[in-house]
Amino acid sequence: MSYFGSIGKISYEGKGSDNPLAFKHYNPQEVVLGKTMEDHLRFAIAYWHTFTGTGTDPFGVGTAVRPWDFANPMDTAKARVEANFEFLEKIGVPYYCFHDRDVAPEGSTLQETNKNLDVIADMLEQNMKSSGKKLLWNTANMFTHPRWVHGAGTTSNADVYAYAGAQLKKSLEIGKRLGAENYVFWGGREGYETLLNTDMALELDNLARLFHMCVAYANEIGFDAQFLIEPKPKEPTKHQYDFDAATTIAFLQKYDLQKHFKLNLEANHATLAGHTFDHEIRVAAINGMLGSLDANQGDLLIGWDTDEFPTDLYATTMTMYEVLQAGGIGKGGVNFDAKVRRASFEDEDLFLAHIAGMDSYAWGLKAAAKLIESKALSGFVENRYRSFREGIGADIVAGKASLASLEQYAMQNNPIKNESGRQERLKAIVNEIIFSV
Ligand code: XLS
Ligand code: CA
Ligand code: CA
Repeated sequence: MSYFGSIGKISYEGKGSDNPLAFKHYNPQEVVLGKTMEDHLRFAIAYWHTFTGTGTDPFGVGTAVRPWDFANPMDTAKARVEANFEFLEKIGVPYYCFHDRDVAPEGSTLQETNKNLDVIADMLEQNMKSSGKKLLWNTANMFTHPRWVHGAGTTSNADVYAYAGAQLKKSLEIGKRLGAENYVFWGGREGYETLLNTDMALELDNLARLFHMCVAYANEIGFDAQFLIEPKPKEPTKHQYDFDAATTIAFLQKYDLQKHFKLNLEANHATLAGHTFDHEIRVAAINGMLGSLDANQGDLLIGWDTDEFPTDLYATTMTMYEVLQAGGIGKGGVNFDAKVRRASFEDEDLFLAHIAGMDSYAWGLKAAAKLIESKALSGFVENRYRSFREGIGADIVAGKASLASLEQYAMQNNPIKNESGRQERLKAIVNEIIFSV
């Protein structure tokens, strides 16, 4: 059965093409800085937005009626698997990502739910074998069902905590079975609304305990995926515990989990936290914690998690500049955690949106590579900090300075001379390079 019968394989036609169903910049086999675009970007499709999402918003029901929607939830789940692999093939994306509850519906008991999941996992496994498509990451949805009203790993109810453990155990087993290269933990409802009813210390300790159990179980079953925590500052709770990269790293360090986890960073979560995506990537990278990316963009005028497809070339350039400087995305990838707008409800929009996102990232990659080759920024930065390579600066960096030695130096170093940071010039250089791609 074909779900996208009218659409063929999307190919690269280059800059001059006006075919909406073709790539203008994403040319998978094109080599950039010694590696193909495909290997740099490791694109993934987010199952929940592309195959489970319907376009609901807080004010209205779904607008998209998909050809894989049937009356029986298991029939829909099976049809979605077929639609997923057809889509991956046609759009030319090597990976996908899913939550357990995106792919298979909840039953009336945990046993029944696990059975549904097993049926779908069988299908996913077969389709992966025949298509060569891979699982970038899977995760557990522990936020949609009403049982998670007070959280999962940070709930006030031990019975719910136990359920979370059981669900995670199954989810890790599914990840192992499908060869997931990463496993993501996003703190869905791990946060709080008011301190008046919250034991923050216990909640955080319990969350860390659950992560330790996951590490232990993955070891036990030989599941060697890279574990990732995905920060987000708010939504659904007012205060999400994994606020941003820095907060999450501090949490991991406090509970001695830092060697078992890296971060899955999302662009829209970065801006919700009052940061840029490149800031979050830099924080992760300098701490050895850069794991994977959820590619999307928010709308600064709206201010919530809109999960739009990334089209801002400045942002994709700065994102890829950080990724390249960090030495690449490693076992992670660029997952389109993005949904078509409610008004873009036709099936073709799914293709058009991914093409826009993939071309924007390809552009960003090419511009970032040019920035690196030109050394326009790195040369400036190197020069800006040159005072730390000689004299008193070299002593500071070598750990040889004391307050007394700094005083002795400062007393006879008068006046001090500073130099311009040249921000406007640097931004103009970035613009020139983005325009020249
Ligand atoms: C929600 C998150 C979520 C994670 C996976 O805002 O982005 O979709 O990526 O649970
Ligand atoms: Ca995400
Ligand atoms: Ca999001």
